[in-house]
Amino acid sequence: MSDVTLYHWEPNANSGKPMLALMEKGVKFESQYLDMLNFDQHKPDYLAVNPQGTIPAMTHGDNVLVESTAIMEYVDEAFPGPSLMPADPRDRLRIRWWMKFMDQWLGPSFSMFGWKYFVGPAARQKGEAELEAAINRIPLPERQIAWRKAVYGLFSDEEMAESGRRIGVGIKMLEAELVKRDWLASDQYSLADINGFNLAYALPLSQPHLSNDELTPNIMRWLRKIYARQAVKDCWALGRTDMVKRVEILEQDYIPPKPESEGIAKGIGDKENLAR
Ligand SMILES: N[C@@H](CCC(=O)N[C@@H](CS)C(=O)NCC(=O)O)C(=O)O
Repeated sequence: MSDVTLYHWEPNANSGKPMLALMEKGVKFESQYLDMLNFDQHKPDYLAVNPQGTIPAMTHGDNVLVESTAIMEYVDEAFPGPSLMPADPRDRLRIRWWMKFMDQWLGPSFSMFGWKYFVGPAARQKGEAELEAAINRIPLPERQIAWRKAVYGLFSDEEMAESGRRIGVGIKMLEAELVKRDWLASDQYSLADINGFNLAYALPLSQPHLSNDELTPNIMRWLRKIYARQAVKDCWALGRTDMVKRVEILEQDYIPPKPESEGIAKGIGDKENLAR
């Protein structure tokens, strides 16, 4: 019986970070799956754990932990198993730099695309009254705004263009960094790689015109190498929607450049992909 419980959604973005860190360390944990599209994260049982109603959260004995990147660092320090942070201060800084960049600047842009093309259309399967009631129960005002924008299609053209620009810049930066070394931020697999994989694993599907074996061979090499890890296989197996099956694109040996129009919709915008 483990004294670690992880409250998470799909192995993707923020939930995937502590899931994968725990699995890499070999820590046994109780998995509490919250269906984000069913608003499980705002129900009283979970608000008793994390009153902000955001996912993920982790309990370790009496400790309640929130913030996905901070949880990963805690997991690395609190449990035995392979270290996910090298000893060298310069490497540690580079890892933290990349995690901050991804969490604060690049991640929100990926997220905007995901919420516009996947979360919004999926949530709209509910009736309007049910949706409004669910949104009104959200404790954080900024999360209410995000839900309304996704559900009612209110992301402006300017916001989407800026997110698209950031994704393009981020892809170029990742490719340039991965020319320098096998892993993103140090010579060993680290928390930066876990953070990055959760953000970027579906890039060749969602942005096939920007990330493919011709334009970004080093990103593709890096993603495939992470996908080959047993912990990643075990982690992605905990997904319950077809959304996480996007990772299977990495089984292809060669992904050619494709037009932009073959991206997003195929990757995450397809309602049929929600089948459980
Ligand atoms: N900075 C937080 C962000 C948590 C967060 O916003 N999670 C999203 C899922 S990726 C969420 O809970 N969304 C559901 C909602 O806002 O209702 C972290 O990294 O843990």
